[in-house]
Amino acid sequence: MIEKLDEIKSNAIDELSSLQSIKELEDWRVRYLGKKSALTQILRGLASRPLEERKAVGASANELKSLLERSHRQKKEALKEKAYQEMEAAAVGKQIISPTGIPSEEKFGIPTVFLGIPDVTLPGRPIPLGRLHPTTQMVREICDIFVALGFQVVEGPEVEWDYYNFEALNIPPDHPARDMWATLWIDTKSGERPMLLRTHTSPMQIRVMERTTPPVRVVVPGKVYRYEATDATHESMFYQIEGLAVDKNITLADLKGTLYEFARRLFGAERKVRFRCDYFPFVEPGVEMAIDCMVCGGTGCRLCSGTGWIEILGAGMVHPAVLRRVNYDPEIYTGFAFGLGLERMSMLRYGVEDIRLFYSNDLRFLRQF
Ligand code: YSA
Repeated sequence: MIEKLDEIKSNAIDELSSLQSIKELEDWRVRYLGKKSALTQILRGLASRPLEERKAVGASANELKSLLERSHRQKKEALKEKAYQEMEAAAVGKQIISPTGIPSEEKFGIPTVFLGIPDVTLPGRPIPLGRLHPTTQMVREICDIFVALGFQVVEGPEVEWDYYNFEALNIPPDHPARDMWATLWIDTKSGERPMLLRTHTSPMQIRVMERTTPPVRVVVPGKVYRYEATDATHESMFYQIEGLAVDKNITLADLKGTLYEFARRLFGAERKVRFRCDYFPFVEPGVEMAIDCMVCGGTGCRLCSGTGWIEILGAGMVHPAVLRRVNYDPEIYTGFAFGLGLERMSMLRYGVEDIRLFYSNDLRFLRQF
């Protein structure tokens, strides 16, 4: 069975490289990933196999399926880009008169070319098509993954009260942990409540819990702002996606399982994931999750500051003080939360070496997505 999988893999990859059109690619998809494909038949037949064989073949077959799905996605993007570039090239230098040089249209008995009217018999000029920004594409892809895992998508304000951004998250005024988030403050009159541009999407944890009785399972995508110098991995405006799950009997194992599954779906089964302890005042315990660098393969480069790892998110078990703040009884309910940096996901996925490229509006960069 393993040999059969190897054969499917080698045929599929060979054929994929020679495909020239979206139509051919769709035929390829049906042939290798469709309901009647050999791979799908193998996966379906697993249930009736002995346990040992099921384990070995199941793992390889699922890995092959992810590989083919990813290769299909990449090829589709490459073919779309090729078609787009061909369309653009065709638009450049389009002649006003017909290629023979003979004007083929007349108006009032006079050839239109002498009236300065374009030859209407020529094919129309292609209109350049727009596309979604890579960040929007990534927001949608990540939200889709979490929706499939049972989470709801909600959004919240970018201009936020100090209360939600810090205080309700167990970070009172003058707490040293505030230094972790270099904050852009909004001018308010004396005596008014302090207001800021949210430094993370975590304030939405409080807003959601305030208006919901458990169980809670939400993800919150959105822009966040920090007063910090930019470099290859830091922007002063970037996107985060917050995740929050609160219910009875939620443990750290649920947090790890959910985030492993997320990383597997986004980056593929072969990516390595690392959890280490970290500190955030609104969780206990707190962790950070990193992924091995896709640009250097873990050997160390500029993108990963020579470490081979890129930190992509902070997470942890929701602190009992945070639960009490929203009137959840921490003796009954527990939860996990996480906050991930979205651009860093795109950088890893596409091997982008500098985060600033995302928002410098250079079409040569944006057209690649
Ligand atoms: C932690 C625990 C939770 O239970 C829930 C959420 C969190 C995350 C926390 N709110 C937070 O903001 N942590 S963080 O400051 O480390 O940022 C989270 C992620 O945002 C980082 O892992 C990184 O991927 C990204 N990030 C941080 N600063 C950035 C940045 N991305 C681009 N530019 C920056 N300046």
